[in-house]
Amino acid sequence: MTRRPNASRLCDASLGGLPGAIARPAYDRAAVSSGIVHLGIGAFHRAHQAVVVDDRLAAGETAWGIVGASLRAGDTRDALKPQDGLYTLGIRSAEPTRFRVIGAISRVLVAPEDPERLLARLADPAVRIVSLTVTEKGYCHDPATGALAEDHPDIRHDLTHDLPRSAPGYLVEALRRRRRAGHAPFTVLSCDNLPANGETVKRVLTRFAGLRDADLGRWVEAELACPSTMVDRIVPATTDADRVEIDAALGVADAWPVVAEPFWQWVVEDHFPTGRPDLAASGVEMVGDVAPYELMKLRLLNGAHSTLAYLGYLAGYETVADAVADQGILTIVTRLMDEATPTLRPLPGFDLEGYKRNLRLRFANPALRHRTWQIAMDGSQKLPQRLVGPARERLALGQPIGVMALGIAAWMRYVTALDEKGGAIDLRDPLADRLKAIAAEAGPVAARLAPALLAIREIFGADFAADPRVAEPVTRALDSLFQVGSRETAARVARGDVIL
Ligand code: CS2
Repeated sequence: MTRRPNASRLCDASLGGLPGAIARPAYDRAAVSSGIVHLGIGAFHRAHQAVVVDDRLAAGETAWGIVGASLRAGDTRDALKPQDGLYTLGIRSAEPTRFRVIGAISRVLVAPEDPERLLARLADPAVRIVSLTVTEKGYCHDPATGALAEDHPDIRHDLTHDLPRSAPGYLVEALRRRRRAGHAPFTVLSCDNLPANGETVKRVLTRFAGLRDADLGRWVEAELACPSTMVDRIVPATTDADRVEIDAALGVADAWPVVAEPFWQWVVEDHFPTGRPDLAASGVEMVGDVAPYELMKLRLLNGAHSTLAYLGYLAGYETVADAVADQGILTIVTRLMDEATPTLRPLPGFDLEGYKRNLRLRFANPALRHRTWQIAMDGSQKLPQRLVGPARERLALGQPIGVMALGIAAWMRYVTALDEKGGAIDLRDPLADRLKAIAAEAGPVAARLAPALLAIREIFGADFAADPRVAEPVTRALDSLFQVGSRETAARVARGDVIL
């Protein structure tokens, strides 16, 4: 297709005219073919995996271009299409922002508009990897057990219709087509913050395929590779102010840039029967077992993030950097990491204290503006692996939970959907209606609200709520949050005035 060069928009034709300081694809994009389909083409993927792939394309591995897919809205496609898939990554720190234009994504498909087009692409044998960032809830699993949520409305739909809606529905229908055509399956690469994300997606897909057809289920179980991964980079939602800054730096408009911190880490279990790009050459750690990395990341970074998000939002802090500037909250975060430590399995010789220190520095990055509200989203899907799992393991080791109880209580206070001044909180969660109903019924009374929320089995499992070593500190922390607010509670717990 020939298109008139658009002098005022980032696109292939305007690349050559960008200021010299802007890094850009130094390879022939027209010579790239698509070996990867990525489901969930949000900011995180574009600031993480796509950057690594961009490096591999530049190194001459031209069979691994990315076709992005959105399972919901068309906004990313609408923005990237006039830009030939190009967008800018702005790297933010205390130094001046650095900019790099990424060329790894050739096009974006919008699944609900044309499900067949995405299925045809997924079934194409040239596609050898399907990666995913569909968020925790996109796997349609029960977060407490990791099993397929068979009563999920999208799963029920996808089991009875040819054209799917859910990520498992698309993947299994495409695998069915590949099998029928005699093609090998693609490798499924989950890049979401789920425990054992490869095993989880494999379990979900095997079960879903088996419900469609027992033979297909057996084939998926035997043939499908789903390596686990640990992904890490803090990528706040892009704001209008980011766009203004990036347009000015580029001299042309980029409607869909992403911003991120300098740090990134990607640890991948090396199991790709049908091939992969040389990820290690671009700094990806290829390992036999991701679990030690994943536990540290989910329990130290994400566990602290969620605690900070709830305490910080309630205390009136808009961003993570603002929240960790509060000494009380920073102390809570430090103690939370220490509380999680006995549940980790770091590799011998690993500098765990250095890792924790670096996390606190990353949280304090003044240039990121990562909103506490953004991280607070979907808590019902995040709490099990971030706070409940490690809390349960501490109890099994005979160790009490203190700041983990405060983190859980801060989530409880947040899901009442009323802030400390009585204003409405825009609560985003698949269980939002249920959470609000429970909170309204219990009222702002810790002794009623804590047990009512602890009874949600999908989040806390069956046995957790009954343990007095959970119920007591959680109720005490929640009571303090209701009585004196988040800032003062954090300060009192940090000083030792409130013992949880
Ligand atoms: C955050 C993560 O929004 C959240 O829940 O905790 O997105 C976090 O920023 C990333 O996992 C960092 O790698």
